[in-house]
Amino acid sequence: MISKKLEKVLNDQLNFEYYSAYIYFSMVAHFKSEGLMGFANWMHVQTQEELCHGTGMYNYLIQRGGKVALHQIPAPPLSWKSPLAAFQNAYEHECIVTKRIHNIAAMAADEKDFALSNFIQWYVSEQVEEEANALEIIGQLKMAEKASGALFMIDKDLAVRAFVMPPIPMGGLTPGAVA
Ligand code: OFO
Repeated sequence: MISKKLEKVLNDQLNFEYYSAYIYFSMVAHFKSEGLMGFANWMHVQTQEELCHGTGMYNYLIQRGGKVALHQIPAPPLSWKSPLAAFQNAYEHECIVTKRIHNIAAMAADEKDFALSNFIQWYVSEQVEEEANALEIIGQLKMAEKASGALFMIDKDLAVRAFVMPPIPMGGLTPGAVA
């Protein structure tokens, strides 16, 4: 059985993961409106991943005898002044997620909840990738500012990203299938 303190912090985080999905889904709409379909695709995959991150925690809480509490999700921004601004927003957001996940890992260690320590480790590793992915694209977008046509090439690259179900037990729930 999970402690009340850890139940609360996991609930807060699963809601934050859905908030992440909301931000990225708003970016999908923004990029589609701008005709940047590759960027929209990349953000759609990101949205699906976040839904899985949240639902992995949701399922885990139930497995540990906790109660899932869904909160109201704040409205995300509607538009960004450039693709670079959107990816900078994504990177800053992921840095916040990393801090939150590290806090959960520290709390699990404090309580000697070895099961949660083990579970949250996947998220710790995932955050390294999440930050690196955004940073890599920020680097490309900064270079693209000086080269005409480069944005089009990046858009083509981002169009090939495909969703892969993360290896988190989802308890039969498949939010990753959201189209
Ligand atoms: Fe973007 O990361 Fe979830 O956890």
